[in-house]
Amino acid sequence: AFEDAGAGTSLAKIAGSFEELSETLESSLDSDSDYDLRLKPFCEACTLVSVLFGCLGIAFKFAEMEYTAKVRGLTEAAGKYETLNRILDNDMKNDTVKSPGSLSRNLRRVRQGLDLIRALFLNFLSSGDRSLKEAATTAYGDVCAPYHTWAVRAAVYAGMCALPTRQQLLLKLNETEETAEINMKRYISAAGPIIQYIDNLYIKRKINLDW
Ligand code: 1PZ
Repeated sequence: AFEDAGAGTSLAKIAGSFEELSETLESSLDSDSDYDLRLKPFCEACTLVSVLFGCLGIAFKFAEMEYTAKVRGLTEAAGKYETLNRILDNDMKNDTVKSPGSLSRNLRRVRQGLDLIRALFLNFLSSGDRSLKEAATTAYGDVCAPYHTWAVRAAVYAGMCALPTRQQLLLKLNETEETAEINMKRYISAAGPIIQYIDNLYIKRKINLDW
């Protein structure tokens, strides 16, 4: 039925998955300000995000491999580290929080990916950036570019030209303007507290976030 449009789509599943995560955060806030987010459900939500890459075309194959490799690293560690806090604890102990390939560094990168999508959705729904290319270019410039090397930045900006149009993206996602707005807003609201929570894991350990 028309009313169901956008209900069982990838975007709806991603939104639902992050809503579940942020609900566990919220329900804990009154009782326990130092909530221990579990790694496994977090990784499951992050894995769902990967389907978006399928809509972006071959130019973002590298971004997909980068993102999925880092999520996979975290997923494989979930047997050993029950929660996100344990990952930070371990890398603090070994002085490897910022070391290339460390779990704390991968978590920081995955968090930047989640924030990039959030910024992209915000731009996509704002009246200003109507095209996907504009929305993605602005989001990338704000969220990820400051932390990427110039070579990566150049490759990403070049790849933006190969992004699908707004209409093509909606079609691939099986969404209409209306259902995409609903589902993107759901993700925007739910991912915000998760991103903030991850930042706090570093901040409370006196690790700056300029990397
Ligand atoms: C519809 C969505 C359109 C959004 C398009 C934006 C695409 C951005 C592409 C980002 C490319 C990242 C390339 C590789 C970067 C690496 O240098 C870093 C640093 O890794 P490290 O040195 O720590 O090992 N890797 C990352 O930052 C991890 C990957 C982040 C990319 C996340 C994108 C997720 C969002 C895509 C939406 C489908």
